[in-house]
Amino acid sequence: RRLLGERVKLLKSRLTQLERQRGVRRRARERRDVLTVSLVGYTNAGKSTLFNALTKAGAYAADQLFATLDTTSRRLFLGDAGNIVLSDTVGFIRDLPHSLVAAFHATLEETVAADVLLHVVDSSSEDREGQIAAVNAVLEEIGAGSLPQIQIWNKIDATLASPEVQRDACGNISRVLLSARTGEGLSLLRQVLSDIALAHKAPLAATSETQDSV
Ligand SMILES: Nc1nc2c(ncn2[C@@H]2O[C@H](COP(=O)(O)OP(=O)(O)OP(=O)(O)O)[C@@H](O)[C@H]2O)c(=O)[nH]1
Ligand SMILES: [Mg+2]
Repeated sequence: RRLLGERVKLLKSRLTQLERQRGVRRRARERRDVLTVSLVGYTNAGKSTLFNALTKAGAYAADQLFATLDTTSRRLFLGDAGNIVLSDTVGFIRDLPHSLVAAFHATLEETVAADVLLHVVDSSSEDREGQIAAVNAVLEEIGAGSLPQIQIWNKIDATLASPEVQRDACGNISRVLLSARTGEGLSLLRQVLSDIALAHKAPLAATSETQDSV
């Protein structure tokens, strides 16, 4: 029993250490004022495929539930807009077993720190609306419900829709229709991300100029 206690203590301190390292990394990123974007969405929506298509990285994508078990981040270069940090995350699902909720939430903590969420949707799924609602419910739970969110309607190759950027009544970008598999619409998303990154930089640039002149 004493040994078990030791082991628990060790694990706890390791966890604290990991939390601290994460915090340090996060703050380092924030200092550099790089736009951070997280891919979130129902399991099997195509997040990893999109992540790979955008970053040319080799994140594991497969037609199975929970192909991705942890968060991976990559730098994505967007020309004049510079670099942003893109993260792939574990898939969301409805009615997660209770024993898994804590681990799941811990993995998703990074997403809460993102500037923008790309909510990847399998637009060809019969349960599309149900999955969107389930993902948004989880986002609420982890405190990411009010982050700026753009829906990525993926898999348009399977629905015969055309690549498109859709805006809401206020003119804000609400949806991008694309196919991570065929690549159609990817350039639209890149453009959207560039615009957001430039807008994100603009006020910061203004601040540093003011400081320089003082
Ligand atoms: N037809 C079609 N299939 C796609 C597209 N994007 C992804 N897929 C397929 O959808 C399946 C799931 O893709 P993943 O990228 O692993 O999905 P994910 O959202 O990362 O899944 P989890 O990691 O389990 O949450 C794979 O079989 C992909 O090949 C697309 O644009 N069109
Ligand atoms: Mg994945």
